[in-house]
Amino acid sequence: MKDEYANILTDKMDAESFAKLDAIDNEALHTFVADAVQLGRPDSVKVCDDSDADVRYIRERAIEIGEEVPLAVDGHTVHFDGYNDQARDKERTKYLVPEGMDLGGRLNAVGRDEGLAEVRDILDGAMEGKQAYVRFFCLGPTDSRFSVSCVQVTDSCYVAHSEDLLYRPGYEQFKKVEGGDFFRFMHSAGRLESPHGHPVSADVDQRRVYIDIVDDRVYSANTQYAGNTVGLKKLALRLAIRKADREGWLAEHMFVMGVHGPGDRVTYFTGAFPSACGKTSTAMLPGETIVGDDLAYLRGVDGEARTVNVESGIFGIIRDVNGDGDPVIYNVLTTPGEVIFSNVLVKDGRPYWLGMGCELPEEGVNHSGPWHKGKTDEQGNEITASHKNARYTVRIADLSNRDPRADDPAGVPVGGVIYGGRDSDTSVPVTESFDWAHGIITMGAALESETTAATLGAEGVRKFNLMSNLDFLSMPLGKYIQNNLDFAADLTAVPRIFATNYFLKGEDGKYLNGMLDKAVWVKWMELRVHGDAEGIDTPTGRIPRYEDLKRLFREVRDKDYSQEDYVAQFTIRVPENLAKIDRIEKIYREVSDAPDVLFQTLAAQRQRLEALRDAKGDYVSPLEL
Ligand code: SPV
Ligand code: MN
Repeated sequence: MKDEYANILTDKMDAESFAKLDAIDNEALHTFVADAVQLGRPDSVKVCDDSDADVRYIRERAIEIGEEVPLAVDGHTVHFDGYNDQARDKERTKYLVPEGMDLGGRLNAVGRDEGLAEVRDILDGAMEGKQAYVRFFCLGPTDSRFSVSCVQVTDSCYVAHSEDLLYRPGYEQFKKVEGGDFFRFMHSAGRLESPHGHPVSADVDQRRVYIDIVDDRVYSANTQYAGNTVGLKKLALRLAIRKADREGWLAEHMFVMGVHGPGDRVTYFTGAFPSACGKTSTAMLPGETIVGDDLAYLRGVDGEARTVNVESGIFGIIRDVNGDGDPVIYNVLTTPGEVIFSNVLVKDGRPYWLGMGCELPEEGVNHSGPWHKGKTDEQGNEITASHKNARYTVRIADLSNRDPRADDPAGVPVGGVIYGGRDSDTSVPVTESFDWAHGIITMGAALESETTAATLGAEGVRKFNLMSNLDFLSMPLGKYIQNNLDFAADLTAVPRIFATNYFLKGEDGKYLNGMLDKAVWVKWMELRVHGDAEGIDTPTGRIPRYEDLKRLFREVRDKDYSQEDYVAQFTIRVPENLAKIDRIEKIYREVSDAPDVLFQTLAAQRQRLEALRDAKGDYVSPLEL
């Protein structure tokens, strides 16, 4: 290591930590770590490798400093984020854009020099009085064409511990990195206060997540919520989208799952759903196998689309996880093993959450401190027992439904891609696109969803969210769509594309489907990938035939599926679909680099819908198609 870095670091590290860093012969790494240490000024720095001893150190230290509290079940802990630090902060998440670079508007950006100065000023001395941790992880399996090495410097043991559950160890892998080809994250929870006995970021009004796309570096300050702080999750996704653009692959906000078809057939699907729209519960469907629930990299390899789970764990929404709907997760959450609960209610060492399927205690401790039923906050809003965005963090290796190929360095082949949103009145429960471009444009690029508690702001508002990736897009929208369109060009087996909607409501405002009906939709999609079921052409794509669903409902759910239900669910709603096209076109008219084919494809869909309306009216039963 160069003397200038060694001088800074030996001051803060013991010989063992220094030796671990020095053993990675990479000047770009040493530069980053020395700079982060000089900026944050922690009292000491611990460098961790992949050893069990270091992983244990972090786990125990999180408890020692109070960031996590042990629960009654062995290996379970709870972490509380501050009352106003419960979700991703979109507003104060910004790209640092160098002069002359155009990200195509729409994205939240600040000039690079100005933004760097601002966030570095906030981080100046932010680690004082604390220990900082240097961790190495790998995005995607190690020793794979998909691998992306990462280094995280953080002063939060909760963040470092979460990363142990969520990512593959990357210290040894890092030794193979050439030059600056890795992602860097510096995080500080900032000044801490403990109004309720556990330390939380005191200055959340000074919260920042600033993404430096020039240096593949992200700074996060004055926050603890994992979506803002765990570098490898949504912060890395933003860097990965640009890396994928440079290198000709795709970085997506998608689950990866194996759907089990007839015989021993397993067909892999990726699925993009905005937060809290049934994404994890789809990946966790009983009888199927999970590769990952949130992030996927896709590459064309020898004419085949292949994908990996970027992560190795789940940071999942705990609300409504119960023994009936999510038996596998529920089992992990209630038996000994490593689990971090966040922002749940705790009473007598037991975690409780909304929708867990039992009576909740009337009092306990939650993210607001001591809690009792009916407690209100300063604005007079009722504080629920657990936060609606309360989470659990677990390893996929601990799940009984882990797919055997979950860590395959070659990835798994992609048979189908699913786009799903929360849509109460427009789309039928499942549709297959006519082809790749039709799916990318009318399903992926036109994805909308009604908002949920996973990000700050009002709930229930319909929001445009292309590929469910809008929050993380770090490049012009049009180019990103074009990259998705181009992805299929070199493939000999092009994955099929589907749209799902689990949230369609009838005229009475009630959901038309049960939450487990998605188990049937995935089986139908699996059959379609292999040409084993027919589809009915509609203006918006192909939908299932009643006979096929009736058989599948019997097989998968042991339920009688009535023709009446089928008609209610699969009636083509022409006015709503036309209104959606109007909304989407309006958005893209303001996207300067939107590809022409996007407008052509939407226009063709409008024509098909109008022709159907002229022939059969506004609401057309699938039996009439
Ligand atoms: C999401 O909100 O999409 C998540 C959780 O997966 S977060 O880490 O907050 O992004
Ligand atoms: Mn997500």
